[in-house]
Amino acid sequence: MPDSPAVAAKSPSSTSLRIDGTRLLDRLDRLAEIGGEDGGVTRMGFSDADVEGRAHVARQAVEAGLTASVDAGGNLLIRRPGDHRHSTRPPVLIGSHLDTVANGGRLDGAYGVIAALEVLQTLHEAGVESDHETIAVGFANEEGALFPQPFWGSMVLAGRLDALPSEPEDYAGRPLRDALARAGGDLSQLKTATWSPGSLTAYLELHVEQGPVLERLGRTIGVVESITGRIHMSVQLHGRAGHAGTTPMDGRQDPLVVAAGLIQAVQTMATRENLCRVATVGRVEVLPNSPNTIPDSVRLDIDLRDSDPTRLDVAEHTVRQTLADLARAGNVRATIESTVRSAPVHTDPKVRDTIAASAAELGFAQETLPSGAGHDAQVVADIAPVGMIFVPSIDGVSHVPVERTAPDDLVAGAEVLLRTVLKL
Ligand code: HGY
Ligand code: MN
Ligand code: MN
Repeated sequence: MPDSPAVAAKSPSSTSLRIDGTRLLDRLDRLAEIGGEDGGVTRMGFSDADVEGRAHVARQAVEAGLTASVDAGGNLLIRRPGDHRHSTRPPVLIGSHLDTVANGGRLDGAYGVIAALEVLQTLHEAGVESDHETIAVGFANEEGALFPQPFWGSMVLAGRLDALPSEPEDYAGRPLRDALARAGGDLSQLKTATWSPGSLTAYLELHVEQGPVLERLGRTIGVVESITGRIHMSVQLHGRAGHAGTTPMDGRQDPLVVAAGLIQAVQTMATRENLCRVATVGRVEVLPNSPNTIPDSVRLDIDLRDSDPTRLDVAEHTVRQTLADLARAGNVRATIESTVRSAPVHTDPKVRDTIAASAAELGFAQETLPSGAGHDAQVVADIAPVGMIFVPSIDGVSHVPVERTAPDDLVAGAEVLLRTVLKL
C-alpha cells in the first residue's frame, strides 16, 4: 500500500456515487442461466458452459463501453478504455472467479465478478478519474472441478508457474492445453499473463460468506481478516478385481475397503483427534464400479483445512502414515500426492481498514471474520496487498443449488466495493 495519502478519486462527487443495483441483480440472474440446471449452476472450469459464461460477461462489458480480453492463463480482464498514461500508481484489481463446482450455486465467484463489472461501469459512466487504473478480473478455474488445478488463473497471474503441472489434465486425462485454447488462453505463453510483486496497488475480492456467521450476527458486511490454509491430496489405490460371488473373503485385495478405512480416519482427524479444523473426502472414483465385482482401483481426493500451517503439515503427515498402514493391511498398492497446497494468509490491514470505513460510511453493520473457504485472494497475496468483503449467505450454505443471499445484501456488498475502490 502506498505511504502517501491516497489521492481521492476526482469525480463529480465520489461519496454520492452509487452502483446500479437493478443492473447488478439482472446480470446475476442472466449469468445463472448459463450452466443452470435444477436451480443450481454447473460451469466447471474450462468446460463449454464456463467458456460460454465468460464470453457472456465479456459481451456485457463491451456493451457497457469497456474493453474485455483473455490472458494466456484464461483469465478474463475488463478495463475502461484509454491508455491510463496519467496513472501514477499501479492498478487496483477487483473481481473473483466465474467457474463453479458441479451443481453449485449462482453466487460463489460470479457475484464478485459481476459486482466488479458493475463498479467499473459506474466509474466509467461517471467519468471518475483517478491516479490509478481499476481493472476487473474473472479468474479461471478457481474451483478445480474439472481440471484439478484449483486457483489456476490466480496462480498464473501471481507467477506461481512452478507450482503448476506443465501438461495439466482433467480427471479423465484430457489435456488442458486444448480446453485453455478454446477459452482464449495459451499454455505455452503463461509467462505473458503473470504480474510481478508490486505491480498492483491492491486486489479486492467481494464474495458471499459461504458460512453462517454474518447471518447469525445480523451483519450485512464481513471484513475478512484471514483466509484458511488448504492441502488437497489425491490418493490412488490398486487391488485385485474379482468375482463378488466366487472370491473367498480371505486373501482379497479390495481397494474400496482400504478407501473406506481412510475416509473414516480423515473424519476422525478433524473430530476426535482435532488435528485440523475440517477434513473432507468429497470425491471417490471406483473402477469398474460394478455391484458384483471386487473393485480393481479407487481414486479419492482429500481436502484438509486449517489456519495454522503447522497443524496442516501434521494432518498431511498423519494421512500419509494412516494410508501406508491400511494399504499394508489390505495388501493394496497405494500412491498419494499433495496436489494443492495454499498457505493461510492474512489480508492487508490498510485494505481492511478501508473496507471497514467504507461500510461504516454507508451505514452497514459489519463484522471482522476469517474465511473458511479458499479464495483467489490468498494466491494474489503473493504479489499484492489483498482485501475481501463478504455478504451473508442465507442458512450459511454454498456449493449447493440453494446458495442464496438477500438482494439488498448483494447490492450493499457492491456499494462497499465501489466505495473502497474510490478510497484506495
Ligand atoms: O473450496 C473452496 O474453499 C473454494 O470454494 N474454492
Ligand atoms: Mn467455491
Ligand atoms: Mn469462490
